[in-house]
Amino acid sequence: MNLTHTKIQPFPHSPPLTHPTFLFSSRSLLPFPRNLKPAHVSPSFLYKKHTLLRYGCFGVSRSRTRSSVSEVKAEQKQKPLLVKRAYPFDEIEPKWQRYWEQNRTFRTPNDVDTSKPKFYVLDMFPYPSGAGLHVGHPLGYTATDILARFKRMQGYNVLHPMGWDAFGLPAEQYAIETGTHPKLTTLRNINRFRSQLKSLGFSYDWEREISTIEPQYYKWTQWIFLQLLKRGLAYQAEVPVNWCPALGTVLANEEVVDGVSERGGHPVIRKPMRQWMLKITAYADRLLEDLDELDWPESIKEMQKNWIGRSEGAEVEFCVLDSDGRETDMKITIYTTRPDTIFGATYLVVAPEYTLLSSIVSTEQRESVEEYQDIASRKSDLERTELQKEKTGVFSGCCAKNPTSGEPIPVWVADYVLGSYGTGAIMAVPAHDARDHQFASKFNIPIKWVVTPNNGSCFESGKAYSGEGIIVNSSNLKVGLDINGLSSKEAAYRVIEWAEKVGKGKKKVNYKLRDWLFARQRYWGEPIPVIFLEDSGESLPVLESELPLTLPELDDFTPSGTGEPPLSKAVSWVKTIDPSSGKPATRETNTMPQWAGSCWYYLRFMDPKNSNELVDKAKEKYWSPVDVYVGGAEHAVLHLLYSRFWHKVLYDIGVVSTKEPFKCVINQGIILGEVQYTACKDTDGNYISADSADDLGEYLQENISEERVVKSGEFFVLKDSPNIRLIARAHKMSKSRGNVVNPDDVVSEYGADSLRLYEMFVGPFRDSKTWNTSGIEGVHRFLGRTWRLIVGSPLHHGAFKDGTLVTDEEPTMEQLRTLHKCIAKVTEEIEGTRFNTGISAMMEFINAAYKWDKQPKAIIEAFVLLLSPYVPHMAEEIWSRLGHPDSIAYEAFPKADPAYLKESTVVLPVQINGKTRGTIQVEKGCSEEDAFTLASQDEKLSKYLNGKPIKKRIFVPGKILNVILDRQNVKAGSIQ
Ligand code: ANZ
Repeated sequence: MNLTHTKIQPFPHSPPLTHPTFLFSSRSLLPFPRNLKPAHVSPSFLYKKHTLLRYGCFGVSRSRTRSSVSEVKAEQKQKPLLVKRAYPFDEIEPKWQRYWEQNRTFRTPNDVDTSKPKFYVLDMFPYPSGAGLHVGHPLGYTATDILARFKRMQGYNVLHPMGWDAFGLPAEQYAIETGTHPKLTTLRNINRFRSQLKSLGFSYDWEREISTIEPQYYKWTQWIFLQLLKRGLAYQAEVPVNWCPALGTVLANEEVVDGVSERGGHPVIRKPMRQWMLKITAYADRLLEDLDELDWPESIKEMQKNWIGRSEGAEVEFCVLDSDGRETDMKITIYTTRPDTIFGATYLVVAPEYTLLSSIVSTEQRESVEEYQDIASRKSDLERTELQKEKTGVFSGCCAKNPTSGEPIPVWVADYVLGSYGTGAIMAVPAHDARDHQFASKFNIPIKWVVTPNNGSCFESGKAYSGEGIIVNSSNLKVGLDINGLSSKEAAYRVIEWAEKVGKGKKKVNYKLRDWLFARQRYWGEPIPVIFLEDSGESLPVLESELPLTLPELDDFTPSGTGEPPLSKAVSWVKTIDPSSGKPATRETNTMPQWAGSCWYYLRFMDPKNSNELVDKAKEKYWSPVDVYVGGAEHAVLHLLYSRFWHKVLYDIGVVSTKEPFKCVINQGIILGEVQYTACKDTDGNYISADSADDLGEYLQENISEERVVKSGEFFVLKDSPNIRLIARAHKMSKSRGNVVNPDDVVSEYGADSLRLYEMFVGPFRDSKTWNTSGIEGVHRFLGRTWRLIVGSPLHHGAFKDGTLVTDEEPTMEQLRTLHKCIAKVTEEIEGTRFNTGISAMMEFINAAYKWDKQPKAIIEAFVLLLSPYVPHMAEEIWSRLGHPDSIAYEAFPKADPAYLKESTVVLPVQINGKTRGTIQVEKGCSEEDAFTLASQDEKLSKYLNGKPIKKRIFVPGKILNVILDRQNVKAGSIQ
């Protein structure tokens, strides 16, 4: 999936914050800090830092600044790499990666034993960009890998595949700039991604790898298109599209930001063009209803609901009047969700692109209307409908009759009404709709109140009241409608009933969801399998037997600029013959959008080599649905909605057996760059506390290294001047900011296991978190401790002895309790995808184990099994050193024995003569005698008890021990 599509808007402003501020910027790279002057970093400081870095002095933080990256590189060339290893990860990791490959350890056989339960865990497959892997990728991939490994060990058949979403604009743009064929670039990038992923030890079944650019894959993407065409779900239409002249292509709405292309920032205009559309709207209700049964984040479900945007309302006809105020044959049908407010409609608005507009506009107003239409065509829908934007519009020169009040009302043209929604025309009710209110106030149109708030409060002047309430001013007996005194709900119902009776309207459900624009004027995409007869222009599907329709080789990928796609340059490919009539024909030269290949890839993984069917029925039935699907929240709507739509079509035609493709979706949080600290300075060079002024833009800024920073309460301050508060921010990683952490560097310095563990430990899986170098050093040290505990310290020349330090002794009760507590916690936390707290439990175990004299094999073996999903290389190595010839991957995951989980001791309060004097720790089943003996030996209690005659003991097992002293004898005794 193209993560470069990520669209997270920067925060509108960046005030100094107490906690690190998370600043995101997807494309527009923000100067850092945005409102501040250039930072100062001392070169000598940098030199010192990187010297430390190269010599592996862990514990020193390395926040890289823009200038530091180049310095590091220069230094790398001069100095030998001397990283101190906490354990020999650099030998272990390649060794076990080779082992897994040679032994096909993670291969999921084609014919699995289907009597066993299955677990299909999937990552949103990546778009193999030229930049290679980013530390954000392994976050999700490590989580799915832990789940895959955990479930394998629990006896499930696991499907854990990986592939490439490989068509897309960046490779094509690169081809245009450099003349390198997109296929070459893409394959090179895929090879890099694959080797990076392999270096992280993910347990993918690489024999199932698929790529959307392979003809054997896109054959089935094309086949699905033909099924959609057969069912009338793919059609052609002239639609206004986002046309980017500079890129020479049509862009999807999400690729246009503030009127310019997301990629390159080129101007975008609206232009009507022939396009292929997919009728996703036919599935709107099902896409909405079936959301309920999904175990998805509520936020995604909500976003899908809003995107589908189902609303219930009515269509009502308003009759157009001629210049003398007489009714004509022309009608303007409006869509409203508030029929109860119809008496308050004091004007109508039609969209600038409203089809009937040219026939209603008056001669005097024609020129200004056309001018207005032209300006509106250059605005995006978002710009037009923003509530805050000042409303614009022109009078059409004609009036229409409000069918309920009978009054003539003006018809305006305004771009806050969209041609693509409802009927493209609205009845404007300025008293009860905010936008209409702004518009009417600006153009002096009457405002008529027809709904009073239920609580009897008055209207706020200068503002619309958009809530429901009791209807007023809404009666016209001439037309037989009186809704005064009714609630909004009842009134809406009555208006619809009335409109249906008099033939002026009907109930109507509308969706925000639009049909899916399914064509791009690009080369690097799946060819659309359609031909056009040259004589009639009729479009015909390519025969299924002719699939795949392969993409022809081209040397020139530049867009024609006219909208003719680059494929039109492949003349001999374009010219063809219709096999059934023998007539000359031309091929469709538009290609499919990038979303196409990612819509169904999860099905192909179940049966990747099948040349007869998209997926074998039995295999699909066994593996469907995907049990856990992990990816970025940026795919909440488009990808997840498009694939649900295709899945439902495939369900309807019997290709798949489930209504939904993904049972559980999880979004991993974003990893931001390391926190950067900035101090403000006045012109004399004195530090100024960040809370001392509202506008810090006045001051000079200096980057402060982490070593000079300390946390004070909720704030970060200078270590040597704690009264100077600093600005702390974390930014999205970006090349230009120089805060990108490359996983390859981390792997070579600390090993893949440390990277995996850190990615899981850095914070809750679903939350945004900041990268922190000392954090990775911390987990690396933990792995070093674990290694030394089990294998031992290195010999003087850095090598390690064979075998381990474990003993064959029987574990003690305490050791068993510690282990089973850890098993229970790790299991529970993996199941709940709370990987970070699972790691904490393992750290606690290691701390406890360091206190033991001996490490019994039974205990250590179980612990290594627990560790293995997280750090598989180290676990495999120890497992083999423990004498096991086979991989740890299919060993049973330990089960917590409840017998060891019960707390064995209780704290017993001890009272002397009814007064609590202390507590003792006793075994749960402890007898009265034993409790009393313990109390007498207790330092504090003994002075009350020793040598004192006792009258009575009251003992409630596990609850209390009360000792009543014999006061008389105490006194007598003391006299004696
Ligand atoms: C009169 C009215 C009175 C409205 C009132 C609202 C409040 P949803 O819920 O999003 O479907 N509308 C209809 N078509 C439109 C278009 N093409 N472009 C912009 N706005 C359009 O919203 C439906 C409401 O949005 C409709 O109900 C209409 O304004 C407006 F007190 O009609 B209403």
